[in-house]
Amino acid sequence: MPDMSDRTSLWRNAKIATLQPSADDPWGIVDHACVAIRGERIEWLGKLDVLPTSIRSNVSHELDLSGALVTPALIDCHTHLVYAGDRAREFELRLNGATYEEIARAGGGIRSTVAATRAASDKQLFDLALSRAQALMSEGVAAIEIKSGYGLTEHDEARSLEMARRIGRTLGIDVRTTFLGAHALPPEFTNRQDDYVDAVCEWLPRLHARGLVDAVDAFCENIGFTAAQTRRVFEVAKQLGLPVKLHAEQLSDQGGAQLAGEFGALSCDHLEYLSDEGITAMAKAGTVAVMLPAAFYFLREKQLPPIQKLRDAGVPLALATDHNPGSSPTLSPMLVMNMACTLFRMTPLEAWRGFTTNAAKALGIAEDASGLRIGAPSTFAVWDLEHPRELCYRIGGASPLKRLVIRGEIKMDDGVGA
Ligand code: DI6
Ligand code: FE
Repeated sequence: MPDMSDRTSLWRNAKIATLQPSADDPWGIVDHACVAIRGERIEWLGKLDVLPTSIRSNVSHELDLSGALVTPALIDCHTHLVYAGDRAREFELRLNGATYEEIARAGGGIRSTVAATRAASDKQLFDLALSRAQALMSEGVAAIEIKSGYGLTEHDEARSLEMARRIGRTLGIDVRTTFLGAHALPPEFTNRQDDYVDAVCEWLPRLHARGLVDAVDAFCENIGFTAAQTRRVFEVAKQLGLPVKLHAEQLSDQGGAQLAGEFGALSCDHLEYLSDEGITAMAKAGTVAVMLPAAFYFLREKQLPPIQKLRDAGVPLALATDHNPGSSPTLSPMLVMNMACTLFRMTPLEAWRGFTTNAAKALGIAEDASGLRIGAPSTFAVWDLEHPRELCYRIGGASPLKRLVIRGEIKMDDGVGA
């Protein structure tokens, strides 16, 4: 018996969009193309008529894609997928006049989700997070960052991070975990914010020792933690050699981006109130700006993030769902792409780069994790679309995904888990 894992499978009749500019097309589109997969790698891709015979002769099976569009798979680089309950009641309260900050200060908001999360059984919590991850996959997502931050005890934070890891193993997708202990002040620490930060700083090395933490984040905000408190958490991360990210300048300018830049942060996320000094610090540190237009939309923010200034400074723009129950309950990258274009005036190509290469950068994972090129992992999405810009143009709705392939394995087939 020949070793089949060493044979090539050939996906023919594809329209490939590499998202890498070619001489005549910024999207890098190649018609009448094929992708040759061998093991977990892309062995070759390009026009079928120039497929090298050495590869052709090793093909063990072929698939006809009937002209379907092949793109890199998406990466959702900012989510809070592990939580129980919802905040529809709070949504209604806001529509009757309360503000997000007022609800948070009255003990609702993040703290109500913390209570529901702590009360949920392992099975309930896991099943909820699993179905959310599957919803993201049905729109082409192959890698997800998952933050803790709704447990806020050492035990409950560990539980959330363990579930995030389990989701990755169960679905065969790449999950990057982020410890967000400094998300909100839990009720048992009322009026003892610095004591809580001490506790977070004690948990982090133990959680890391258990292999649960890939990065560290904080909510640096007037309803969250100060820059000085965030710095304390970042110092511990630095000692452990863990990269940091930051929820920065979402509702006010706290100088979070400067702090994050000082620590060489992978990303600063939200950034509606980002200052010129913050932009300079991010550019200098090579920090990615993660745009979260669904949270901007859902909270009816008025102040736009300084997109043009970020572009001018050469700061890479990533894009993510920020899925969470309080400020961004969407599970649709497609909708988020549309919002990025419509609300933030990002171009469709920027939206795609935001969900692929720049999202990889924001997670500190190899850029080829989201690349369609020879030698890259055979991870990609197949769409019932003529052109990738259509994904940005449609305002969400039925997913046009036909297949999701992760390291050579078909994970979604016609929108259904394979
Ligand atoms: N910023 C956000 O938008 C979310 N967390 C954060 O730090 C909101 C989380 C929530 O309201 O539950
Ligand atoms: Fe967030």
